[in-house]
Amino acid sequence: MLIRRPPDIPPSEITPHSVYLRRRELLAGLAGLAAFSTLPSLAARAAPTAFAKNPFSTDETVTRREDATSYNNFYEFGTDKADPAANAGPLTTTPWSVSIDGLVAKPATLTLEDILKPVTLEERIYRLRCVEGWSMVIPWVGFPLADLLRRVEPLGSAKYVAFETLVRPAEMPGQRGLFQPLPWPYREGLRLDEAMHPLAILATGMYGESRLPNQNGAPLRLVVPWKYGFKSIKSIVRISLVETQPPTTWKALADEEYGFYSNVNPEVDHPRWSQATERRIGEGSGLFAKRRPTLMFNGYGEQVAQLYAGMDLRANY
Ligand SMILES: Nc1nc2c(c(=O)[nH]1)N[C@H]1C(S)=C(S)[C@@H](COP(=O)(O)O)O[C@H]1N2
Ligand SMILES: [Mo]
Repeated sequence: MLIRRPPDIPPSEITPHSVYLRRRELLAGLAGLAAFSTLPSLAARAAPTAFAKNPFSTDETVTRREDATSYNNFYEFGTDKADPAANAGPLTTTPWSVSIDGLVAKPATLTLEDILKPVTLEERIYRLRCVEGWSMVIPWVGFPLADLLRRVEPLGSAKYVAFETLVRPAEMPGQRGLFQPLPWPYREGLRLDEAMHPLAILATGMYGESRLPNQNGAPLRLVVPWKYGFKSIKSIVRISLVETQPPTTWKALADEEYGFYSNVNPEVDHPRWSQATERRIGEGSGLFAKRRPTLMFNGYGEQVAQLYAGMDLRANY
């Protein structure tokens, strides 16, 4: 997604998948040898929990955890797909608090513990479609965003929800130095009715664990499965209810390429590539890479199409 890339920056978005997979196979081989030494770190992760099957979950094959935690976009930690896994480990996620402000009756700064106290964590196995043309199937652990928003009592004048990610250059190498790929903080936004939709969740964990790896947006990130992945903002520290459409990072950088809505839509191409098909991470590589058709609203049309009734989805990309 990077649009202005100085020559010294690794071309992460155009790294052929085959290169990534070859690296991965190599790593898998090494992992076999190193299996014994990785046991302590596995044990350190939060214990897997059983979750009731949610009707919104897909039963498609889940992407390997190793892929979902090593092939990431999180530009605060660098623009290469491997950078977040390499650099996000030291991020301090406790204590953590989220300020909720703007057009609400009960503005509050809530610690993560405050946020989690009244909610029931559940598993949601969702497709994730990145605007770059790849996809995964990820078993998130989280709760409906609507639960948190209702708690602060949005006013009638609130029409949009704006989100911001942490700014902490000391722990986020992508926020330091001469070239910074994005203006910080990373910002995203939803229309209030989109934010209240039961498919929109705040995730705190994945793969049966109640905590997220830092590279996936710990300790709290948005997941909006019918929109391109960049809408699913990570490591959230601020949520504001506002009256007008809030500025969002990728739209601000390249308005003609990334719209506010960014609903997954195979019929509306990105100006520089087709959105008709996608590469499911883990399904073949290089010449043998399979592409599968991209589904309208990423396959969630039955649930969300009515949010956009009467809207021109080409104009509102
Ligand atoms: N703060 C922040 N959130 C972000 C991003 C980012 O660079 N910074 N990248 C986005 C993009 S482009 C995608 S595809 C998803 C990737 O989520 P994953 O790494 O957990 O698969 O995170 C999104 N959220
Ligand atoms: Mo993305």
